[in-house]
Amino acid sequence: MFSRRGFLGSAALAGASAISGRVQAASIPEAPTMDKVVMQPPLHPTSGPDYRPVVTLNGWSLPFRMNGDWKEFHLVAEPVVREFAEGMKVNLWGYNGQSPGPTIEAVEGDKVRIFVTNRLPEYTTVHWHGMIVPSGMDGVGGLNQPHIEPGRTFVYEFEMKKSGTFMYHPHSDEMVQMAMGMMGMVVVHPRDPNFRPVDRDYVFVMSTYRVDPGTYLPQVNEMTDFNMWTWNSRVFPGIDPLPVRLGDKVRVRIGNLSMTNHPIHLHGHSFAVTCTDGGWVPESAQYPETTTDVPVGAVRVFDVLADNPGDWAFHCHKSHHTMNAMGHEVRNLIGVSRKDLAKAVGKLAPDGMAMGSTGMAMGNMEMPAPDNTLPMMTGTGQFGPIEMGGMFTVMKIREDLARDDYRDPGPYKFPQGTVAYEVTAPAAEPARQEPGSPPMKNMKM
Ligand SMILES: [Cu+2]
Repeated sequence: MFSRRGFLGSAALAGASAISGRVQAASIPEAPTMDKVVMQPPLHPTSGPDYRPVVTLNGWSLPFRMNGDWKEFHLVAEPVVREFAEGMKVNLWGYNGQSPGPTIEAVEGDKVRIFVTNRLPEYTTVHWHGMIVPSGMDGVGGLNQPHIEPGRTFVYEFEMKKSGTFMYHPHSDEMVQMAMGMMGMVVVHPRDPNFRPVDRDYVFVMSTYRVDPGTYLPQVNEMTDFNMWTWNSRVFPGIDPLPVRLGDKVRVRIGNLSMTNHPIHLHGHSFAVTCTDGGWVPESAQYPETTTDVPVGAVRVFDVLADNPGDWAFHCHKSHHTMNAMGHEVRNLIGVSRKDLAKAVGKLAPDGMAMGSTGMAMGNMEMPAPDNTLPMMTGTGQFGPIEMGGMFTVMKIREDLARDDYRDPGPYKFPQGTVAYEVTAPAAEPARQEPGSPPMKNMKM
Protein backbone atom coordinates (compact mmCIF):
# COMPACT_ATOMS: atom_id res chain seq x y z
CA MET A 1 0.00 0.00 0.00
CA PHE A 2 1.43 3.34 0.90
CA SER A 3 4.39 4.13 3.08
CA ARG A 4 4.54 6.97 5.53
CA ARG A 5 7.56 9.13 5.71
CA GLY A 6 8.53 11.36 8.59
CA PHE A 7 8.10 14.46 6.61
CA LEU A 8 9.03 17.76 8.06
CA GLY A 9 11.57 18.72 10.63
CA SER A 10 10.99 21.54 13.09
CA ALA A 11 12.62 24.14 10.84
CA ALA A 12 10.20 23.48 8.00
CA LEU A 13 7.37 23.43 10.48
CA ALA A 14 8.23 26.88 11.78
CA GLY A 15 8.39 28.17 8.21
CA ALA A 16 5.05 26.66 7.41
CA SER A 17 3.24 28.11 10.38
CA ALA A 18 4.75 31.50 9.63
CA ILE A 19 3.11 31.35 6.21
CA SER A 20 -0.37 30.26 7.21
CA GLY A 21 -0.43 31.81 10.66
CA ARG A 22 -3.88 30.44 11.38
CA VAL A 23 -3.26 26.72 11.55
CA GLN A 24 -4.46 25.31 14.83
CA ALA A 25 -2.60 22.10 14.12
CA ALA A 26 0.12 21.00 16.47
CA SER A 27 1.97 19.70 13.43
CA ILE A 28 1.70 19.31 9.71
CA PRO A 29 0.19 15.87 9.00
CA GLU A 30 2.47 13.24 7.60
CA ALA A 31 2.49 12.85 3.82
CA PRO A 32 1.80 9.28 2.73
CA THR A 33 3.46 8.30 -0.52
CA MET A 34 2.70 5.57 -3.07
CA ASP A 35 5.24 3.40 -4.85
CA LYS A 36 2.81 1.14 -6.78
CA VAL A 37 1.10 1.68 -10.13
CA VAL A 38 -1.80 -0.72 -9.59
CA MET A 39 -5.24 0.14 -8.25
CA GLN A 40 -5.28 0.22 -4.46
CA PRO A 41 -8.31 -1.07 -2.51
CA PRO A 42 -10.96 1.50 -1.60
CA LEU A 43 -10.19 3.59 1.49
CA HIS A 44 -13.22 3.10 3.73
CA PRO A 45 -14.04 5.98 6.08
CA THR A 46 -13.01 5.45 9.69
CA SER A 47 -14.73 8.54 11.07
CA GLY A 48 -17.58 10.87 10.18
CA PRO A 49 -20.48 10.02 7.88
CA ASP A 50 -20.38 6.75 5.96
CA TYR A 51 -19.87 6.61 2.20
CA ARG A 52 -18.91 4.12 -0.47
CA PRO A 53 -15.32 5.04 -1.33
CA VAL A 54 -14.11 5.28 -4.91
CA VAL A 55 -11.32 3.26 -6.46
CA THR A 56 -8.82 5.06 -8.64
CA LEU A 57 -7.58 3.27 -11.78
CA ASN A 58 -3.85 2.59 -11.26
CA GLY A 59 -4.04 4.87 -8.26
CA TRP A 60 -5.10 5.45 -4.67
CA SER A 61 -6.92 7.78 -2.29
CA LEU A 62 -5.01 10.08 0.05
CA PRO A 63 -5.44 9.15 3.74
CA PHE A 64 -6.46 12.03 6.02
CA ARG A 65 -6.41 12.71 9.72
CA MET A 66 -9.03 14.48 11.85
CA ASN A 67 -7.95 17.54 13.80
CA GLY A 68 -10.98 18.71 15.77
CA ASP A 69 -13.67 18.93 13.12
CA TRP A 70 -11.17 19.53 10.30
CA LYS A 71 -10.17 16.84 7.83
CA GLU A 72 -6.46 17.31 7.12
CA PHE A 73 -4.63 16.15 4.01
CA HIS A 74 -1.05 16.66 2.92
CA LEU A 75 -0.11 16.88 -0.78
CA VAL A 76 3.54 16.99 -1.74
CA ALA A 77 4.33 18.30 -5.23
CA GLU A 78 7.48 16.54 -6.41
CA PRO A 79 9.31 14.90 -9.32
CA VAL A 80 8.22 11.28 -9.81
CA VAL A 81 8.94 8.39 -12.14
CA ARG A 82 5.74 6.97 -13.62
CA GLU A 83 5.58 3.70 -15.52
CA PHE A 84 3.13 4.17 -18.45
CA ALA A 85 3.10 0.41 -19.08
CA GLU A 86 5.71 -2.29 -18.70
CA GLY A 87 8.73 -1.21 -20.76
CA MET A 88 8.27 2.55 -20.50
CA LYS A 89 9.03 4.84 -17.58
CA VAL A 90 8.71 8.60 -17.78
CA ASN A 91 10.08 11.36 -15.57
CA LEU A 92 7.05 13.40 -14.55
CA TRP A 93 6.02 15.81 -11.84
CA GLY A 94 3.22 14.67 -9.57
CA TYR A 95 2.13 14.38 -5.97
CA ASN A 96 3.05 11.99 -3.16
CA GLY A 97 5.10 9.62 -5.28
CA GLN A 98 2.95 9.29 -8.39
CA SER A 99 1.41 11.16 -11.29
CA PRO A 100 -1.46 11.77 -11.22
CA GLY A 101 -1.67 12.58 -7.53
CA PRO A 102 -3.88 10.62 -5.13
CA THR A 103 -7.64 11.06 -5.19
CA ILE A 104 -8.90 13.29 -2.39
CA GLU A 105 -12.17 12.02 -0.91
CA ALA A 106 -14.38 13.92 1.51
CA VAL A 107 -18.06 14.36 2.36
CA GLU A 108 -20.38 17.26 1.55
CA GLY A 109 -20.21 19.70 4.46
CA ASP A 110 -16.72 18.60 5.58
CA LYS A 111 -14.24 21.26 6.58
CA VAL A 112 -10.95 20.37 4.92
CA ARG A 113 -7.45 21.67 5.43
CA ILE A 114 -5.09 20.68 2.64
CA PHE A 115 -1.38 21.23 3.21
CA VAL A 116 0.64 21.58 0.00
CA THR A 117 4.41 21.23 0.20
CA ASN A 118 6.45 22.15 -2.85
CA ARG A 119 9.39 19.84 -3.60
CA LEU A 120 9.65 20.96 -7.25
CA PRO A 121 12.49 23.06 -8.64
CA GLU A 122 10.06 25.91 -9.38
CA TYR A 123 7.05 27.48 -7.70
CA THR A 124 3.56 25.99 -7.89
CA THR A 125 -0.01 26.34 -6.59
CA VAL A 126 -3.07 24.09 -6.43
CA HIS A 127 -6.37 25.08 -8.02
CA TRP A 128 -9.53 23.20 -7.01
CA HIS A 129 -11.31 22.83 -10.34
CA GLY A 130 -15.11 23.03 -10.11
CA MET A 131 -15.22 23.45 -6.35
CA ILE A 132 -17.00 26.35 -4.69
CA VAL A 133 -14.29 27.86 -2.49
CA PRO A 134 -13.51 31.37 -1.16
CA SER A 135 -11.65 33.40 -3.77
CA GLY A 136 -8.43 33.38 -1.74
CA MET A 137 -8.42 29.56 -1.77
CA ASP A 138 -8.84 29.20 -5.56
CA GLY A 139 -5.14 28.71 -6.21
CA VAL A 140 -4.45 30.96 -9.19
CA GLY A 141 -0.88 32.10 -8.53
CA GLY A 142 -0.55 35.86 -8.54
CA LEU A 143 -4.33 36.40 -8.64
CA ASN A 144 -5.52 34.60 -5.51
CA GLN A 145 -2.29 33.94 -3.61
CA PRO A 146 1.49 34.18 -3.84
CA HIS A 147 3.07 31.25 -5.65
CA ILE A 148 4.39 28.49 -3.37
CA GLU A 149 8.17 28.67 -3.66
CA PRO A 150 10.27 25.46 -3.60
CA GLY A 151 10.63 24.13 -0.07
CA ARG A 152 7.56 25.99 1.25
CA THR A 153 4.23 24.67 2.54
CA PHE A 154 0.91 26.45 2.07
CA VAL A 155 -2.47 25.58 3.56
CA TYR A 156 -5.83 25.64 1.79
CA GLU A 157 -8.90 25.68 4.05
CA PHE A 158 -12.48 25.46 2.87
CA GLU A 159 -15.78 23.73 3.33
CA MET A 160 -16.95 21.11 0.84
CA LYS A 161 -20.03 23.04 -0.21
CA LYS A 162 -21.41 20.48 -2.60
CA SER A 163 -20.97 16.83 -3.49
CA GLY A 164 -19.66 15.74 -6.86
CA THR A 165 -16.52 15.08 -8.87
CA PHE A 166 -13.80 17.69 -9.23
CA MET A 167 -10.13 17.99 -10.16
CA TYR A 168 -6.99 19.61 -8.83
CA HIS A 169 -4.04 20.97 -10.77
CA PRO A 170 -1.52 23.85 -10.57
CA HIS A 171 -2.39 27.35 -11.74
CA SER A 172 1.28 28.29 -11.82
CA ASP A 173 3.47 27.76 -14.89
CA GLU A 174 0.43 25.80 -15.87
CA MET A 175 1.37 24.65 -19.36
CA VAL A 176 4.62 23.09 -18.16
CA GLN A 177 3.27 21.66 -14.91
CA MET A 178 0.21 20.04 -16.47
CA ALA A 179 2.27 18.72 -19.41
CA MET A 180 4.51 17.16 -16.74
CA GLY A 181 1.55 15.32 -15.18
CA MET A 182 0.50 17.45 -12.22
CA MET A 183 -3.15 16.69 -11.62
CA GLY A 184 -5.56 14.63 -9.56
CA MET A 185 -9.24 14.09 -8.77
CA VAL A 186 -11.43 15.19 -5.88
CA VAL A 187 -14.55 13.20 -4.99
CA VAL A 188 -17.00 14.76 -2.54
CA HIS A 189 -19.58 12.21 -1.41
CA PRO A 190 -23.17 13.28 -0.69
CA ARG A 191 -23.91 13.67 3.03
CA ASP A 192 -27.03 11.53 2.49
CA PRO A 193 -25.69 8.03 1.70
CA ASN A 194 -29.01 7.22 0.02
CA PHE A 195 -28.49 9.85 -2.67
CA ARG A 196 -27.93 7.92 -5.90
CA PRO A 197 -25.89 5.12 -4.28
CA VAL A 198 -23.85 2.73 -6.43
CA ASP A 199 -22.07 -0.58 -5.81
CA ARG A 200 -18.78 0.30 -7.50
CA ASP A 201 -17.33 3.71 -8.12
CA TYR A 202 -14.32 4.21 -10.42
CA VAL A 203 -12.42 7.44 -11.04
CA PHE A 204 -9.58 8.51 -13.32
CA VAL A 205 -8.20 11.57 -15.12
CA MET A 206 -7.08 11.74 -18.74
CA SER A 207 -3.82 13.38 -19.77
CA THR A 208 -1.61 13.36 -22.84
CA TYR A 209 2.12 13.52 -23.32
CA ARG A 210 4.64 13.72 -26.08
CA VAL A 211 7.49 11.42 -25.15
CA ASP A 212 9.67 10.69 -28.16
CA PRO A 213 10.84 7.06 -28.44
CA GLY A 214 14.10 6.56 -26.58
CA THR A 215 13.57 9.56 -24.29
CA TYR A 216 12.30 9.82 -20.71
CA LEU A 217 10.88 13.33 -20.46
CA PRO A 218 7.71 14.82 -21.98
CA GLN A 219 8.16 17.67 -24.45
CA VAL A 220 6.37 20.33 -22.43
CA ASN A 221 6.10 22.86 -25.27
CA GLU A 222 4.00 20.49 -27.36
CA MET A 223 0.58 21.95 -28.18
CA THR A 224 -1.13 19.46 -30.47
CA ASP A 225 1.11 16.59 -31.49
CA PHE A 226 0.93 14.22 -28.50
CA ASN A 227 1.81 10.54 -28.80
CA MET A 228 0.89 9.06 -25.40
CA TRP A 229 -2.83 9.09 -24.57
CA THR A 230 -3.22 8.16 -20.94
CA TRP A 231 -5.75 7.36 -18.26
CA ASN A 232 -4.11 8.20 -14.96
CA SER A 233 -0.76 8.36 -16.77
CA ARG A 234 -1.07 4.74 -17.91
CA VAL A 235 -1.66 3.29 -21.38
CA PHE A 236 -3.07 -0.06 -22.51
CA PRO A 237 -2.10 -2.74 -21.63
CA GLY A 238 -0.95 -0.98 -18.44
CA ILE A 239 -4.39 0.37 -17.48
CA ASP A 240 -6.24 -1.63 -14.80
CA PRO A 241 -9.38 -3.46 -15.92
CA LEU A 242 -12.66 -2.52 -14.24
CA PRO A 243 -13.90 -5.69 -12.47
CA VAL A 244 -17.65 -5.55 -11.85
CA ARG A 245 -20.11 -7.95 -10.26
CA LEU A 246 -23.05 -8.84 -12.50
CA GLY A 247 -26.00 -6.68 -11.50
CA ASP A 248 -23.89 -3.99 -9.85
CA LYS A 249 -24.72 -0.37 -10.35
CA VAL A 250 -21.44 1.15 -11.48
CA ARG A 251 -20.31 4.77 -11.53
CA VAL A 252 -17.35 5.89 -13.64
CA ARG A 253 -15.98 9.40 -13.03
CA ILE A 254 -13.75 10.75 -15.80
CA GLY A 255 -11.78 13.99 -15.70
CA ASN A 256 -10.07 15.49 -18.73
CA LEU A 257 -6.96 17.60 -18.23
CA SER A 258 -5.51 16.78 -21.65
CA MET A 259 -5.54 19.30 -24.49
CA THR A 260 -8.27 17.68 -26.56
CA ASN A 261 -11.70 16.09 -26.10
CA HIS A 262 -12.19 12.33 -25.72
CA PRO A 263 -15.39 10.50 -26.74
CA ILE A 264 -15.46 7.67 -24.19
CA HIS A 265 -17.29 4.54 -25.27
CA LEU A 266 -18.44 1.46 -23.33
CA HIS A 267 -19.45 -1.73 -25.14
CA GLY A 268 -22.41 -3.95 -24.31
CA HIS A 269 -24.44 -1.40 -22.33
CA SER A 270 -26.05 2.00 -22.38
CA PHE A 271 -25.43 4.54 -19.66
CA ALA A 272 -26.47 8.03 -18.61
CA VAL A 273 -24.29 10.96 -17.62
CA THR A 274 -25.36 11.69 -14.05
CA CYS A 275 -22.83 14.28 -12.92
CA THR A 276 -20.40 16.85 -14.29
CA ASP A 277 -17.88 19.07 -12.54
CA GLY A 278 -20.79 21.53 -12.26
CA GLY A 279 -22.95 19.17 -10.21
CA TRP A 280 -25.52 16.38 -10.46
CA VAL A 281 -27.60 16.13 -13.63
CA PRO A 282 -31.32 16.04 -12.73
CA GLU A 283 -32.92 12.72 -13.65
CA SER A 284 -35.32 14.50 -16.03
CA ALA A 285 -32.31 15.75 -18.05
CA GLN A 286 -30.53 12.39 -18.39
CA TYR A 287 -30.67 10.35 -21.58
CA PRO A 288 -29.18 7.05 -22.73
CA GLU A 289 -25.82 6.98 -24.49
CA THR A 290 -23.05 4.54 -25.29
CA THR A 291 -20.41 7.20 -25.91
CA THR A 292 -20.00 10.46 -24.07
CA ASP A 293 -17.65 13.22 -25.06
CA VAL A 294 -15.51 14.54 -22.23
CA PRO A 295 -14.48 18.08 -23.13
CA VAL A 296 -11.14 19.64 -22.20
CA GLY A 297 -11.12 20.84 -18.61
CA ALA A 298 -14.30 19.01 -17.68
CA VAL A 299 -15.62 15.99 -15.79
CA ARG A 300 -18.24 13.52 -17.00
CA VAL A 301 -19.62 10.86 -14.68
CA PHE A 302 -21.82 8.07 -15.94
CA ASP A 303 -23.87 5.46 -14.12
CA VAL A 304 -24.43 2.07 -15.73
CA LEU A 305 -26.27 -1.07 -14.67
CA ALA A 306 -23.87 -3.94 -15.34
CA ASP A 307 -26.45 -6.46 -16.50
CA ASN A 308 -24.56 -8.03 -19.41
CA PRO A 309 -21.79 -10.44 -18.35
CA GLY A 310 -18.55 -10.62 -20.34
CA ASP A 311 -15.42 -8.72 -21.30
CA TRP A 312 -16.41 -5.29 -22.60
CA ALA A 313 -14.04 -2.89 -24.30
CA PHE A 314 -14.01 0.55 -22.70
CA HIS A 315 -12.06 3.18 -24.63
CA CYS A 316 -11.70 6.55 -26.28
CA HIS A 317 -13.35 6.41 -29.69
CA LYS A 318 -10.69 8.49 -31.47
CA SER A 319 -8.82 5.57 -32.96
CA HIS A 320 -5.43 7.29 -32.82
CA HIS A 321 -5.98 7.67 -29.05
CA THR A 322 -6.05 3.90 -28.62
CA MET A 323 -2.47 3.67 -29.88
CA ASN A 324 0.89 4.26 -28.31
CA ALA A 325 3.84 6.24 -29.72
CA MET A 326 2.98 6.28 -33.39
CA GLY A 327 4.91 7.54 -36.38
CA HIS A 328 2.66 10.15 -37.96
CA GLU A 329 4.41 9.97 -41.29
CA VAL A 330 3.23 6.43 -42.02
CA ARG A 331 1.44 6.55 -45.41
CA ASN A 332 -1.74 4.70 -46.19
CA LEU A 333 -0.64 1.93 -48.56
CA ILE A 334 -3.75 -0.22 -48.63
CA GLY A 335 -3.98 -1.63 -52.15
CA VAL A 336 -0.43 -0.59 -53.15
CA SER A 337 1.85 -3.29 -54.50
CA ARG A 338 4.61 -4.10 -52.07
CA LYS A 339 7.06 -5.15 -54.73
CA ASP A 340 8.73 -1.86 -55.59
CA LEU A 341 7.88 -0.33 -52.26
CA ALA A 342 10.18 -2.47 -50.12
CA LYS A 343 13.08 -1.50 -52.35
CA ALA A 344 12.24 2.21 -52.12
CA VAL A 345 11.76 2.16 -48.36
CA GLY A 346 14.96 0.18 -47.90
CA LYS A 347 16.88 2.87 -49.75
CA LEU A 348 15.44 5.70 -47.66
CA ALA A 349 15.47 4.07 -44.24
CA PRO A 350 17.34 0.80 -43.82
CA ASP A 351 15.44 -0.02 -40.58
CA GLY A 352 12.18 1.43 -41.84
CA MET A 353 8.92 -0.38 -42.16
CA ALA A 354 6.04 0.46 -44.39
CA MET A 355 2.39 0.08 -43.61
CA GLY A 356 1.22 -3.23 -45.05
CA SER A 357 -0.71 -3.28 -48.30
CA THR A 358 -3.62 -5.02 -46.59
CA GLY A 359 -3.75 -2.82 -43.49
CA MET A 360 -1.73 -2.30 -40.38
CA ALA A 361 -2.52 -5.44 -38.40
CA MET A 362 0.66 -6.29 -36.57
CA GLY A 363 -0.40 -9.54 -34.98
CA ASN A 364 2.30 -11.52 -36.71
CA MET A 365 4.94 -8.84 -37.05
CA GLU A 366 8.07 -8.55 -34.98
CA MET A 367 10.16 -5.41 -35.07
CA PRO A 368 13.03 -4.12 -33.00
CA ALA A 369 11.79 -1.23 -30.82
CA PRO A 370 13.88 1.66 -29.52
CA ASP A 371 14.49 1.96 -25.77
CA ASN A 372 11.75 3.24 -23.49
CA THR A 373 8.75 3.29 -25.75
CA LEU A 374 5.80 1.02 -26.43
CA PRO A 375 4.43 -0.69 -29.52
CA MET A 376 1.82 1.37 -31.34
CA MET A 377 -0.72 -1.47 -31.15
CA THR A 378 -0.33 -4.17 -28.55
CA GLY A 379 -1.99 -6.43 -25.97
CA THR A 380 -3.15 -10.02 -26.26
CA GLY A 381 -6.55 -11.52 -25.47
CA GLN A 382 -7.66 -15.13 -25.28
CA PHE A 383 -8.31 -15.15 -29.04
CA GLY A 384 -5.15 -13.35 -30.19
CA PRO A 385 -3.73 -9.85 -30.57
CA ILE A 386 -5.96 -7.00 -29.38
CA GLU A 387 -3.92 -4.36 -31.22
CA MET A 388 -4.74 -1.42 -29.01
CA GLY A 389 -2.77 1.03 -26.91
CA GLY A 390 -3.42 4.34 -25.17
CA MET A 391 -6.90 4.96 -23.78
CA PHE A 392 -8.26 1.42 -23.77
CA THR A 393 -9.17 -1.06 -21.06
CA VAL A 394 -11.79 -3.71 -20.32
CA MET A 395 -14.83 -3.74 -18.04
CA LYS A 396 -15.03 -7.33 -16.77
CA ILE A 397 -18.54 -8.20 -15.65
CA ARG A 398 -18.73 -11.48 -13.73
CA GLU A 399 -21.38 -13.32 -11.77
CA ASP A 400 -18.96 -14.72 -9.19
CA LEU A 401 -17.22 -11.59 -7.90
CA ALA A 402 -17.58 -10.68 -4.24
CA ARG A 403 -18.98 -7.30 -3.25
CA ASP A 404 -15.72 -5.47 -2.60
CA ASP A 405 -13.47 -7.63 -4.75
CA TYR A 406 -11.51 -5.53 -7.26
CA ARG A 407 -9.06 -8.22 -8.36
CA ASP A 408 -8.71 -8.93 -12.08
CA PRO A 409 -10.91 -11.98 -12.68
CA GLY A 410 -8.95 -12.98 -15.81
CA PRO A 411 -10.42 -13.59 -19.27
CA TYR A 412 -14.16 -14.23 -19.59
CA LYS A 413 -15.27 -17.86 -19.87
CA PHE A 414 -17.72 -17.61 -22.75
CA PRO A 415 -20.70 -19.96 -22.46
CA GLN A 416 -20.55 -22.57 -25.19
CA GLY A 417 -22.05 -21.44 -28.48
CA THR A 418 -21.94 -17.70 -27.70
CA VAL A 419 -18.79 -16.69 -29.62
CA ALA A 420 -18.77 -15.61 -33.27
CA TYR A 421 -17.52 -18.54 -35.33
CA GLU A 422 -16.15 -19.41 -38.72
CA VAL A 423 -18.39 -21.11 -41.25
CA THR A 424 -16.90 -23.78 -43.47
CA ALA A 425 -20.04 -25.42 -44.93
CA PRO A 426 -20.78 -24.58 -48.61
CA ALA A 427 -23.18 -21.67 -49.02
CA ALA A 428 -26.70 -22.75 -49.90
CA GLU A 429 -28.81 -20.80 -52.36
CA PRO A 430 -31.13 -18.70 -50.20
CA ALA A 431 -34.33 -17.14 -51.41
CA ARG A 432 -33.41 -13.56 -52.27
CA GLN A 433 -34.96 -10.39 -53.59
CA GLU A 434 -34.42 -9.48 -57.25
CA PRO A 435 -33.23 -5.91 -57.76
CA GLY A 436 -36.19 -3.70 -58.65
CA SER A 437 -38.81 -6.27 -57.83
CA PRO A 438 -41.41 -5.58 -55.16
CA PRO A 439 -40.38 -6.91 -51.76
CA MET A 440 -40.99 -10.61 -51.11
CA LYS A 441 -42.33 -11.26 -54.65
CA ASN A 442 -40.11 -14.23 -55.43
CA MET A 443 -39.67 -15.49 -51.93
CA LYS A 444 -40.59 -19.09 -51.39
CA MET A 445 -41.36 -19.48 -47.76
CU1 LIG B 1 -9.25 10.37 -26.95
